[in-house]
Amino acid sequence: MRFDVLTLFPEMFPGYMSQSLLNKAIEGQLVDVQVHNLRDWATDKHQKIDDRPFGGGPGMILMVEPVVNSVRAVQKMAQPKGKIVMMTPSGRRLDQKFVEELAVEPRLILLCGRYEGFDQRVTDILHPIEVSIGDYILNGGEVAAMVMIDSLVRMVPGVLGDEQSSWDDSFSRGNRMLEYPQYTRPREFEGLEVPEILLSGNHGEIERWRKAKSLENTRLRRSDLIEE
Ligand code: 6GU
Repeated sequence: MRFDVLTLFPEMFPGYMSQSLLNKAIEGQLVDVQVHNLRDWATDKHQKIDDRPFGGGPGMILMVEPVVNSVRAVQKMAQPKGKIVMMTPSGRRLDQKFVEELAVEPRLILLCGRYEGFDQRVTDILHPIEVSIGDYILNGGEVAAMVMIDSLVRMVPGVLGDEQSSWDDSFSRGNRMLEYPQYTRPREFEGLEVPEILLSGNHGEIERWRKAKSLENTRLRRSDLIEE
C-alpha cells in the first residue's frame, strides 16, 4: 500500500516513520510512504500557499491552485493514481469499519491542511474522501494522517506477524469488544497478584475467563459497542 502525504510540515513524518513496525513494513516494501511539501507547488515567488478568507474571519485558508496542482502532480508520479483523502475535522469519523474500507486501496493521497481549512473549491474539484479522526480540533491534519496510516498499515497483509492478523482483531468485524487484562512477570508486585487462573495451564478455563473479562470491560466502559 502506498501513501503520498501532502503537507506544509513534512519534517513531522520521519520520526513517526522510523517506528519499528512501520519501518519494517517500509523496508520489506509492503508499505511506501512518500511525503511531499505543499509549498513546492506555490505559484508565486514568495512561495505563498495560504491566504486570508474572503468575508473575513480568523486564520488562513489553503489556496486552491497549489493544492489542486500538487495533488495532480503527485498522482502522476506513480500508478495507480490513488484515491484522494482530505484530513479535516468535518470529514467522516474514522473507525475500524472505515479503516477496513480504506485498507483495500492500493494507494491513497493524503491531504493535510491547517485547521482553518482548504478553499472550498479544492473539495469541489477533487471530490476527496473527507476523514476526521474524532470530535476535537487539531492544529493540522498531520497527526490525523499519521493516525490513519498507522491504523491502515496494520491491515496490510504481512505487516503484523501472521499469528495476529488485524482483520480478526478486537474491534474488527464481528468482535467489537475491549481487551481482557494481560499480565507478565513478576507474579506479584506491590501486593498485586496475577490472577491464579492464568497460571493454571488450563487453556479452556483461561479462554472463558478472558471472554468474561472482555465482556465485563466492554459493558462497564463502552456499553455503546454492545448495543451495536
Ligand atoms: Cl483530520 N484535522 C484536524 N485539523 N482536526 C481534526 C481532525 C483532522 N480530525 C479530528 N480533528
